[in-house]
Amino acid sequence: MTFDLVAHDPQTKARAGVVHTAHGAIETPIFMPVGTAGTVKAVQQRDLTHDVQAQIILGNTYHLYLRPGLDVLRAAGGLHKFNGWDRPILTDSGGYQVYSLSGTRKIKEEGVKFRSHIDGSSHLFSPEGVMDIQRTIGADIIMAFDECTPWPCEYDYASRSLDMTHRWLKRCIQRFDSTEGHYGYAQTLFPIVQGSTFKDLRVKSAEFVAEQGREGNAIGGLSVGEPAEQMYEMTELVCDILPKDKPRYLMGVGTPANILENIALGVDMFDCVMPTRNARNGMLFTTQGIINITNKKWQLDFEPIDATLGGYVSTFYSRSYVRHLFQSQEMLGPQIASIHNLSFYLWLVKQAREQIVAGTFREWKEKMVKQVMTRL
Ligand code: PRF
Repeated sequence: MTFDLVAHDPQTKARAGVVHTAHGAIETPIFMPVGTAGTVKAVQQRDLTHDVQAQIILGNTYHLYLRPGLDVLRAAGGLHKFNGWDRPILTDSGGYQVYSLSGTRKIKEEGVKFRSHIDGSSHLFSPEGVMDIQRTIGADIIMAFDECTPWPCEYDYASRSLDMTHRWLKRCIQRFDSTEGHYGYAQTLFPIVQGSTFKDLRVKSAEFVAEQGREGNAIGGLSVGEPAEQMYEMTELVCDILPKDKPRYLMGVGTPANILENIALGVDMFDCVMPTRNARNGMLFTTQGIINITNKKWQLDFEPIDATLGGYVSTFYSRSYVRHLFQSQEMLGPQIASIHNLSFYLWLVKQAREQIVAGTFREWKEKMVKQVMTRL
């Protein structure tokens, strides 16, 4: 994997770049739709490609390991072959899902013992095991095994957890560097900065991660309930330490405003369930603001969802019709809403990139942060 920086915004720390992977290039800043179980919920691959214009999607080790399982993924020839997505894929390590999803879990030096949220069966995720699983899944970018501390978090817990995450990172690197991909193309391993909202821990973690000299780096443990201002403070601190010539990935972030603010601080990659999860509840993000499509206000609004985006779904269907689909609990409602919201997120980062290249990002960002978060 390589990363080319194309432009820097003169007034912020925003950058535009290109990440080259074995399955093609990604123009940054980028948003990665979340495809937890090998599917971006309710969206077909051809719509992801043509309408949404997604460049890379995310998968979850935790889910894919439990279902369909490694035997199926190996027999398929990896996740790309299995789900037919031939562009880049990134997999998260389970270092987050194991805490948020599995009922009972026990964190030890060896790894995390947990029970499946599907059938209650017992499993152990270790740094080495999670590298092997991600080799079998075959994503282009794979993530180190970490502990995402809850927020708020005692300093002592955050500090001890961070030291363990660093020891786990060393084990991940050792395993990753002594193995090869199964399917004939290169994979790359991103380490993850943790440290909760403690500045000294964040600095220590960013320095430790930077020293490993990997091809890209991630920031975890944020957007877990802390105020947005604290998230931005941590992101800025960490971005200033992580190498400038490597992509920076902020995990699980966020709202359209969060994304724009973090781009301004030097983040290049994002993922979040928000556009798809909120779509399924009838929340639509548009260039003019946020729509709750189940609201009576839209009953007789025959305008397209958002013609500015230019994508098929956002231009073709009216607000009135989509509202009707949600009121009638038709399956097409969540499908249209998911494709539309992802189109919006991809439009937003594409616009951000163009503004960075043009040197006009800062002013545009200030205007957009207000505009896109307005409740219509
Ligand atoms: N670690 C991992 N995945 C994540 C996170 C993390 O801290 C977050 C936190 N926002 C989202 N996804 N491995």
